[in-house]
Parts: sequence; C-alpha cells; structure tokens
Amino acid sequence: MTPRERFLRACGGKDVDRPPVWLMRQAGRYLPEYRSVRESITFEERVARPEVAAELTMQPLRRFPLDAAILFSDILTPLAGMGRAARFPGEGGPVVDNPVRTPEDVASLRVADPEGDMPFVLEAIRLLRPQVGDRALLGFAGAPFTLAAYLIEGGGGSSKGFAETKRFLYHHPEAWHRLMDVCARTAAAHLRAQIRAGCDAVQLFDTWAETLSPEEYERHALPYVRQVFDALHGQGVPLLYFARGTPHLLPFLPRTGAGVWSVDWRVSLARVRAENPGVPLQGNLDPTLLFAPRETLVRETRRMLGSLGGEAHIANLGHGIVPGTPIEGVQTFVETVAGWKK
Ligand code: 1CP
Repeated sequence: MTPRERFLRACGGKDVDRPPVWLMRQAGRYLPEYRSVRESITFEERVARPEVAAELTMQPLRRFPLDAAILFSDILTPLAGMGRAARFPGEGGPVVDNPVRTPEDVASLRVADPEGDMPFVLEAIRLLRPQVGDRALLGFAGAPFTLAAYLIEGGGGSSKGFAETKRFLYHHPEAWHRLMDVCARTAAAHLRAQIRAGCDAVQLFDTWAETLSPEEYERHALPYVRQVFDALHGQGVPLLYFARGTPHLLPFLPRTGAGVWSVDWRVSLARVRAENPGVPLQGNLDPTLLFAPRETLVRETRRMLGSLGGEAHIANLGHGIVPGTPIEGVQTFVETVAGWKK
C-alpha cells in the first residue's frame, strides 16, 4: 500500500494497514531549512514563487515518513483577488490594510479567479505532483467565516473578541449574506482549481468559528461551509473540514457536507466516533505534546491511535504545529504512527 493509497483509503473509511499521518502546518518555522529560506525571501514571495512554494512543501517530507504533503500557501492568498490583499509582516499575524466595514465595502469585493489571480498556486501544484511521488498532496482554503473575519477585522481579531465581525453581522444581515457568499464562491473556486491542478484531497480551515455560539454558527456560518462543499461533491476527492476549538459545534458537523472531520484535541475522538459511527476522523494529538518527554509523547500518541483502533482514522495533531516545536517531537510522533500495528 502506498502512502497515497493509505491516505485516500482512510479518508474513504476503507481498511488500511495503519492510519496515515500528516501534520497541520507541517511546513514552517520549526524547521531550520524553512528558517533559512525565510531570511532571504518574504512570505508573499514564498507563496507567489511556485518553485519556492514547492520546495517548502517538500521540506518536511524529506525528514519524516509522512503519508501526505500540504501545499505551502496561506488561507489569505485569495484575498488579493477579492480586492483586499493581506500583508504578512512577520510577528503578530497577517494584516488587511483596508478592512471591510460597510455594506458598500462588501459591494466592492469580487470572487477571486484562481487562474487569473493566483496562477502561482496552481503552478506550484503542477510542480509538486511528480515530486510528492506516491504520497498524497492536499490543497486547502479558508472557510467563509474565517475569511470574512480576516476581511472585517483586518488583523488581530482574536484578541478583540471579533467585535467588528460580530458588529457587522448584527447590523448588516443582508450584506453579511453577500459577504459570506463571495467568500464561499472564492473558496469553492480555489479548491476546485487546486483539485484540477493535481491535489488528491482538500481541507477547509475554519480557525475562527470558535468565536460563534451554536445559534450564530448555525445561522451565519454553517450554510456557507455547506455551500463550499456542495460545489465540490462531484470532484471525487475527499473533503476535510477543520474548525479549531469547537466542541460546542460538533452537533453541526453532519450538516457541513464534509467527508472527513478533523477534530480538535480538546474533544475525545472515541466519543465523536461513538456518536457518529462510520465517519472518517482526523486528529487529534495536542500540538504541545510534541514538547513532552519522548515516553509521554509515545504513550499519548499510542493512546490516541488505540482510541479509534485504526479504523477510518487519519493521524494528525488537533491543530497546527506551534512555532518552536522540537524537531525530535515531530519525528517521534510520525515514527510512532508509522510503526503502529492495528
Ligand atoms: O514564516 C512565517 O513567519 C510565516 C508563518 C506562516 C506560514 C508558515 C503563515 C502566516 N502562513 C503559513 C503557511 C500556512 N498557513 C499553511 C501551509 C503550510 C503548512 O500547513 O504546512 C497553511 C495550511 C496555513 C493556514 C492558515 N493561515 C490558517 C489556518 C490554519 C490554522 O493555523 O488555524 C490561518 C488562520 C492562517 C493565517 C495566518 N497566516 C500566517 C499566520 C501567522 C497566520 C495567523 C495565525 C493566527 O493568527 O493564529
């Protein structure tokens, strides 16, 4: 069984020798070879130069026996095509200089065109296809609510409780709907183009959905997640959905239209499985366990694997790798999964 077959079979709930493994944010700041590229090339260029994006995608695959690669890019890459480019100043997270604050601002947004606005993403995927070989290649996009939160807040929204985003949706329900529709159509077009360029699966990241109550999520975010996945169901690839910090939103997952649920570490995989038999699950080791002593990390990784018995499970973290994570921790985690027997 090749790594790609293992990944695709697990996403389809089929029998595998052991769960496939990859890590959210597996390319990046914890790798010295990434940091050396970072010294000479800005983040925007790392994304916009296909040969650099492909190289950064490959870096973790050279070190660890991973079953899948995730394209090096960012959920905010499509914002430029929508009319609001994001900047990545380094520390402190991305910034949108001219945030969306009025219904008129929403009217000025466009649906990003993958071929016209971000051809470099598709070119990076074409370069990567032969390089990943028999491993799976994942594409991704930001979910509509998370994209909208960046567009409205302009940066640093989490520290302010997403007050601007909430203010907008309470005051302008009509414009909110139009904003979410533009975000959903952008994400769907972006994911469809990534699949056409050669991705084996796609993941929708809904990082900031955690700020919504169940009622708000159901009314103001869920329909647009569904819109994205409905637009992709004919594509014949696994559709993964990850919403960090959302134990309170688990009851809505069946209605997202996602085929694989990527689960946060604060939730019991066994419980989600018991309540939703047969749904393939991804996750969910606490990312900070990669800082733990080796014996603790091995024990907790095996406990996580054992909780699903290797059935319909893609081993991963419960969120992205934290900057400063020791490489040995990543190595131990990936090797523990790779050596695990059902
Ligand atoms: O070198 C640097 O300092 C740049 C850091 C960095 C990297 C490596 C940013 C800025 N983006 C990325 C790449 C990236 N972003 C990838 C591909 C690499 C990989 O996964 O291996 C992916 C999938 C993302 C997705 C992403 N970007 C998310 C969703 C996932 C998540 O972590 O919840 C979000 C919210 C972003 C926005 C973003 N981009 C960068 C930063 C520092 C942030 C903010 C994150 C935050 O506010 O917590």
